[in-house]
Amino acid sequence: MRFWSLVGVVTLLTAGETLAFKAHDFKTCSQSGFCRRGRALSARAKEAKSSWVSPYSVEPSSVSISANQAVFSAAVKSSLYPEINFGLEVRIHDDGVARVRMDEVGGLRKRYDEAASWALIAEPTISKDVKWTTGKKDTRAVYGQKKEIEVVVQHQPLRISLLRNGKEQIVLNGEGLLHMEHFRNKVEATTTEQPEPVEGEGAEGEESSEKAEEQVVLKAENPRAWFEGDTEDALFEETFSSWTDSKPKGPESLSIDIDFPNHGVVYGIPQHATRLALPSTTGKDPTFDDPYRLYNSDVFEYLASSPVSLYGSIPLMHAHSTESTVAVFHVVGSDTWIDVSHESDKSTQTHWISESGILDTFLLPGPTAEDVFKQYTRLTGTSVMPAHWSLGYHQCRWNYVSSEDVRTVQQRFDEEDMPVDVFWLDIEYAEDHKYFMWKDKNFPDPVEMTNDVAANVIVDPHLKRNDDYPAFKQASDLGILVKPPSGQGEYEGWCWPGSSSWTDFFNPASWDWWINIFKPNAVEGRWTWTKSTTDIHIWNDMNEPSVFNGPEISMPRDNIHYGGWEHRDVHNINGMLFSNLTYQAVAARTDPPQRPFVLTRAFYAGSQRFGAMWTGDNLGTWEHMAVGIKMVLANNLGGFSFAGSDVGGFFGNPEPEMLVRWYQVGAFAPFFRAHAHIDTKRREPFLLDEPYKGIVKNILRLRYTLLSVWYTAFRETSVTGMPILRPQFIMFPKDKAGFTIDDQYYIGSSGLLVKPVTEKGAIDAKVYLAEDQVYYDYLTNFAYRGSSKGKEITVPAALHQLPLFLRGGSILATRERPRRASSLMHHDPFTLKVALSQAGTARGELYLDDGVSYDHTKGYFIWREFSAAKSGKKGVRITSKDLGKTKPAEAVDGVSLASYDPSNKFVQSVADVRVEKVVVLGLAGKPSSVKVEGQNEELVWEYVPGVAASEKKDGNASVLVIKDPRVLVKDDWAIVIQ
Ligand code: NBV
Repeated sequence: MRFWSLVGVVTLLTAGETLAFKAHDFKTCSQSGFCRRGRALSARAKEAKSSWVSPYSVEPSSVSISANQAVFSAAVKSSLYPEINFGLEVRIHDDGVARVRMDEVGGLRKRYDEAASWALIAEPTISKDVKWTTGKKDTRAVYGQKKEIEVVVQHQPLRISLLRNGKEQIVLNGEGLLHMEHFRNKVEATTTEQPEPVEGEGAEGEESSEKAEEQVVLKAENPRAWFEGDTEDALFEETFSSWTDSKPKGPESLSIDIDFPNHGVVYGIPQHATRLALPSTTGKDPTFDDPYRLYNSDVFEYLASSPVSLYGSIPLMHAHSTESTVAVFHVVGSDTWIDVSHESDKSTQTHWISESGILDTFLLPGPTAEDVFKQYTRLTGTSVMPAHWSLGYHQCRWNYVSSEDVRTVQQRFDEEDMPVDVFWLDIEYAEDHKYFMWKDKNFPDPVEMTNDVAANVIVDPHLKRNDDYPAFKQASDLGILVKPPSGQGEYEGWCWPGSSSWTDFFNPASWDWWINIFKPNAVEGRWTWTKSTTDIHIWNDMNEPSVFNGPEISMPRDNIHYGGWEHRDVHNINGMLFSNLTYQAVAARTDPPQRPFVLTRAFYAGSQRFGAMWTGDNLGTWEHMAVGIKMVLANNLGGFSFAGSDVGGFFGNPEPEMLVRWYQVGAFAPFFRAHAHIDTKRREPFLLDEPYKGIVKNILRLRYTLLSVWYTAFRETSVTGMPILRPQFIMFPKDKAGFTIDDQYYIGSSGLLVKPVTEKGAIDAKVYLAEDQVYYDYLTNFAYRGSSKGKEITVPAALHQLPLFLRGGSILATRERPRRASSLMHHDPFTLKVALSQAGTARGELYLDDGVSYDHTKGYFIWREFSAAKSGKKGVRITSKDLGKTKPAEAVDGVSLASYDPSNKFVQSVADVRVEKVVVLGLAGKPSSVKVEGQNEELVWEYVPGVAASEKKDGNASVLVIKDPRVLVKDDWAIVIQ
């Protein structure tokens, strides 16, 4: 079926046609004027070698330090344009982060400077502990507990570096690629007068090659051409394919090199389908020809290994070495290209080229990954506690076509005893793709249906241009639609409903309007979504935004948003505003609010505050399955942990083996959803034959047994910002061998290590253990001993198996009773899995709250710590302690509680929840007694001898199972094993 075909952009296929990424829909760097200019600048710098000197310098006489010492400011000049003024500011925050801002001052126009206002949760507090000193050559700040950090602003040429203990960590403009193209009039640009060469900038280059000599002559005679090139390349207009960008503001790009002199690996800048440790795009042995690009795009059939931009952008890059982790957060909302070059395994050079915006770069000094995440999420916020049900399994398809269809699918899950929490309705629920308007014929009873079945729906950002569609009519009347380049009227583009317009969520007048639409109760004089319930949660798709007949399947860059800003200035931020407002709308439906769930495809730095994301339209191939894991890991490093990929692959019909493996991948991602394209065959898990069906059922059940583990991991990320999925380098920062491993990872602080299998026909898998510790196979209790030198083990991984391990030293709280949905588990008892370390100890946490309201922010929750310690000669004592009482200020969601009531409302509601089983792995021998401390009665237990945690060998671990110790989750207690 050819479902939708419009100007050849989004074409679904007739049988037999091949699917392929349409490279011609998207620009390469060489097809983008400002990227071309940026890369050419870098090429000239390389050619000129040591004779290349940045024309930007600080005017020493202008340097001023604020009275409180935290802020440095100065005038900056480019020797090429002495008449243009730039202002530089460096401020040091109280957590050691240095913020570097530079803007053109008194220019012809204003550069976009609001990106940070959307990304940041608050204006960071500045440090009281800094001392700036100005010398002839530079101005430097010294700070940190041991005065170990230094920020040095070198005056001429401008170069900014951050050092720790005298060692450079991050350097801006060290290669002289800083270039803030100033605003100019077209006329001026075509009749440029070349300034006199700046004195003292002669030909000191050591190179004697002819090219270098030519460069020297050029530099002396025509420094502008030497620096900027001698052609005016796409400054005032640019054409790509059939689209012309009018560029009314002319050139305003920003180029800056950011180097990590002592860090050989870089990670982050999601979203790209690439390895986690970012391969080079330039310099020595580049893997990719083009730079990594950040430009939110709806890329049809994206490649499984490529630097092309995808649906979201987080301009955060981590740099890592055995000594430290640092990061830069480069807050720009416009199209950005990033070259990465690893000239040696000890240092990394990067070059960031953005189309517009001011320089606003945060230098995050680390020095550990934990510190970096704390610093980053202090700026942009942490993931909030999700609704508990949203961690369950989501069943989706484009489309469940009717109320009856959804009900039947739900029933089939129930009949097969397969757990599922929610069903998603894709765009076909909406009449003519007018979101909120049900297709009455197919969904005659939306309210009843959503009461019977937990059905959630998609709401896309395009509004069908039809006056009988209230959402469009009202937005049009309110004047809150994005405007065309003229700034007059409404921009009109094509999307699912045909002719469409887009709400400008940068316009504050749109906020209340959008929030009110979602209210199921009629609001006087307003159209609201009365055919809905407060249980419907929302999926925001196409919010890059995707525009079928627009350049690069998006909005023209010269479209106009609120405040007169062009779309080019805000493109990457646009999608976040849509999910932000939807999140607020869903929360505002009830009083008090309930936790919303909003799934978004487009995202930016800060999107973690508004819900979950998924990796878009992946393919049902093994390569996509594998790269999806890396993409979800990269998102976790970008501060956005609540992430997952379409299980099964969106396009294609995965064979049963692949589908089973995909469920194993999905069950170990924070967001777990199966989804499929409209042209695919139905593939709900109950349709599988045995043994596949049984295996998938077990995977679904395994996910549900671990829901509290995921929930507890969310508590931690909501407070510390530490990602939920942790790759090797975070867990073992000094182990070089782990730096490039991106196919296995740990889940929160739980001690679970997983290596999903993504190869056809696999019967075993290799897993890397970085430490001299015992790792227990989660399903068989087989103990593997790692090595402090790093060790690769081979483990069984046939289809029904899964390389999943519990690290020695962990205690996991699981709920083992099979249920059909998470909502039925709130009173289920817990099993504690105590995985003893080689030293005979273990610890773990459990966090619980009502999972739906915001009562947890008032202190209504349970937060326990379980510990196992040696007791007597060969005994072990397992204890449960109230962490809420000891650390109320760190409890949850970043809310600092002054105190905590151990018998709070939530605790009372689950007062009967007990521990029904304790499993201890790796005991040294058969106990003689197992008792609850303070009680005389012997507990019921069974012991199977096996390898002890302290033994340096592999084999079946010893297992002690304590049945029903009759202790409650809410209480402090101790179980003593003698
Ligand atoms: O709404 C239809 C699909 C959706 O199922 C998918 O998850 C999105 O990523 N949507 C894209 C639009 C069309 C894709 C070809």
